Amino acid sequence: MMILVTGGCGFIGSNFIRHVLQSRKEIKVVNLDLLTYAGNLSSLLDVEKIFPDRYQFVRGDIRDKEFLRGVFETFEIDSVAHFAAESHVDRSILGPEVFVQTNVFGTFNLLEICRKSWPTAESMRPKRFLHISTDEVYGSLGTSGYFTEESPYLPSSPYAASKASSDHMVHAYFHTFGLPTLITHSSNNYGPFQFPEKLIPLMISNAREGMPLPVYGDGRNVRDWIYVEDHCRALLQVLEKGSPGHRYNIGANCEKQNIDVVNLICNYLDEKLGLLEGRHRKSLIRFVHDRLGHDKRYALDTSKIKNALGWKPEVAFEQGLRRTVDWYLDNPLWVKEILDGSYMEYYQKQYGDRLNER
Ligand code: NAD
Ligand code: TDX
Repeated sequence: MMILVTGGCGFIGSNFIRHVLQSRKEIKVVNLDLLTYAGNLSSLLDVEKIFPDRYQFVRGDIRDKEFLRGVFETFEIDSVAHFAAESHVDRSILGPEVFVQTNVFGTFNLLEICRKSWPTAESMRPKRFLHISTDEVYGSLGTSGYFTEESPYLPSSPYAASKASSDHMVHAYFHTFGLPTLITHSSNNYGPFQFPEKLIPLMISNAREGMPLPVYGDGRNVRDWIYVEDHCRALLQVLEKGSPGHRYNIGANCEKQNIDVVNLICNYLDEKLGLLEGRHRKSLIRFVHDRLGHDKRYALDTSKIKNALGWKPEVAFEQGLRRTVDWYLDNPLWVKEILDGSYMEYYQKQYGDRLNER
C-alpha cells in the first residue's frame, strides 16, 4: 500500500511518517511537501536512512494542479493523508490570504485529483482520503461542555475558518462523488519537531535562553493537549479501520490553562538546568496584549474513536511534557537551523510591540 502524505516535513506529518514506517512493514510513503518556513527535511533524516526503499520525498505545492497530476501519474497512490496546511493562528491574523490559498484551494486540488484518478468502485486495493482537521473548527467553549462530532461549526480565526471550509469540501466529495473520505479533529498537539512559534516549543526555547515568555491576556485560556505520538497512532487507526464519510475527534482529555503549562515548563527547566542567574524562570513570564478573537476554551469528547476503533491515549501530560523538553534540550541544532531570518522578522512583528507595552 502506498500512502501519499502531504505536509510530511511539518510537525505532525513527520511524526506520522516515522510511526507508519516503523509499525507497518507493508506500507510505502511518498512525502509531498513544499518546504515552507514550517517544513524541515532534517526532521526525517533518520527515516531517509532507515527506510530508503519505503520512503520518498517529493518537493511541490498542493496549490499546483499540474504538479499534483504528475505525482498521481508517477506513483500508484492508494491513500492520501493530508496534513499540508498553514497552521499557525497568529500568522492567519497577520496575513490570512495564504491560509485560504493553501488550506482551501490546496485541499480542493487534492480532492479533485483523487476523484479523477481513483475509480469509483473500490478497485483491487481500497482507497482512502484522510483529512487532518482541528478542534478549532467548532469554535470556542465556555467553562463547561465538550465538542462532539455533531457539534456545529463556528470557526473564529481565519485559520480555523480555512480549515472549516476545507472540511466542508471533503464532506461534499464523500456525499456527492462517493470519495472515501475520513476527517479527524484533533486537539492541540505537542512533542518533538514542533516549530517553535507554537506555545510549548516557544516557551521552552525562550525559557532556556532567558528571554521573555509572552503569555496572551490573563493566561487562563484553556487548551486540550495531546502528545503527538498518541495522535499519530490514532490517525493510522482511522486510516485503516475508520468508516468512510465519518469524522473522529482525537484528544487526550487533558485540559490546561496556558499559564499552568508555562509554569510547568519553567519548573522543569529550573530542575534540569538549575536557576537562571539565581532566578526562577517563571520570572520571565510577561502577560501581553491578547490575541485578537482569542478562543477561550477547547475540549473534545473522544468517546467515538475510543468505542469504534479501540484507540486511547497512552502518554500522560507531565510525562509527555518532560519528554518534549528533553528533546528540545537535546536537539538545539534542529531549532537553530529552522530559526532563519524570516522567523526573526515574524517574531518581531508578533511580539515586538507586545513585549514593549507593559
Ligand atoms: P506544520 O505547520 O508544522 O506543518 C505544515 C507542513 O505543510 C509544512 O511541512 C509545510 O512545508 C507544508 N506545507 C504548507 N503549505 C504547503 C503547500 N502549499 N504545499 C505543500 N506543502 C505545504 O503543521 P502541523 O502542526 O504539523 O499540522 C499538520 C496538520 O494538522 C494541519 O493541517 C493542521 O491544521 C492540523 N492540526 C494541527 C494541530 C496542532 O496542534 N499542531 C492540531 C490539530 C490539527
Ligand atoms: O506566544 C504565545 N503566547 C500564548 O499565550 C503563543 C504562541 C500562544 N499563546 C496561547 C494562545 C493559545 O491559547 O497559547 C495557546 C496555544 O497557542 P498555539 O500554540 O498558537 O495553538 P492554538 O492557537 O491553540 O492552535 C493549535 O491547536 C490547534 C495549532 O497551532 C493549530 O494548528 C491546531 O489546529
